[in-house]
Amino acid sequence: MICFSRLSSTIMVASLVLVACGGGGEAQPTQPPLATSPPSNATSPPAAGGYQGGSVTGGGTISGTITFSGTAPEPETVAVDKDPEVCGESKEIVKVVTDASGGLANAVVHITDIATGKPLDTLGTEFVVDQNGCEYIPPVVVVPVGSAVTVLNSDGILHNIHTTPFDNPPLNKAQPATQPELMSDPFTVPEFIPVGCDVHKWMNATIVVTENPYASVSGADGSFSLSDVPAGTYTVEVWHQELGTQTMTVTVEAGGIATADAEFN
Ligand SMILES: [Cu+2]
Repeated sequence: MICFSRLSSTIMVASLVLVACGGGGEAQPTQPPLATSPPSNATSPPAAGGYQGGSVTGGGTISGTITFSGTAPEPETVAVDKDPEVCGESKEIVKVVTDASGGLANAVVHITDIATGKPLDTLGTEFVVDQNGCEYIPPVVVVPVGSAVTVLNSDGILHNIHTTPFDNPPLNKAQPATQPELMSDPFTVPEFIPVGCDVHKWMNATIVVTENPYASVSGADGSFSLSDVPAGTYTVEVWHQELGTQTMTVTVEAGGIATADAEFN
C-alpha cells in the first residue's frame, strides 16, 4: 500500500510501503520509500523507445486496488447551453469516482521501465471512445503505439472531438449528427493526451498512448491487473487526472503475484 499526501495542487509527498507476494509465499515488505512525486497535473509517458514484445514464460502478475481516502471535490454542475434534449439541462462533473469502499475508478496503472515482455497487441486491436449522453465513454482509453481510436457518436448530434497532444498529431474533427463514427490517425508517440469537445465544453477524456502492453485502467472498484509480466523489478506509475501521480517499485517473481495497492488522499 502506498500512502500519499496531497499537499497542494503542485506539491506532493508520498511514502510507500509495498507488499509483494510471490507464488503464494509469505508477504514480505520490500522497496525503499519513493522519491517525491511529480505535480498532480504531471503526466509521464511510458519508457521511451525500444520495447520488444515476444513470448513470456514464467511471467507473474501485478495486481492491486487503487483507493481514495480523502474528501472528494464537490461535483461541479455545468449548465448545458447546447443540445439539452440529448445532454440534459445540466451536467454533473464528478472528477473523483469511487465506490462505497473507496475504490478509485479511471486511474491508469502502467509499468514505465519494461524493455521486453508480451506482445503489444495483447492490449487489443480495436480502441473505441463513444460520445454518449454528451460524455466520453470510457473517459480513459489506453491505446498502443501505432493504433488509432474509433470515435462513435451514439448521441446523434454534432460533436467536435479535439485533442491537445504534445507529440502526436492532433485530432480536431467535427462529427455531425449523421456521422456515426470517425477514425483518428494512428498515435505514434507514448503520451497522455487530453481530449475535449469544442461543442460541449464539459466533455473530457484522456487517451493514453503506451509503447508496452503493461497498462491498465482501474475498474469501478479500483482494481487492476497486469498479467504475464516477466520476473523482475519495475517502476509502476499510477496516474489519475484529478489526483496526480504516484510511483512505486514492484518486484515480480516468476509465476507469482505482486500486490501493488495505492491510496490517494
Ligand atoms: Cu460534444
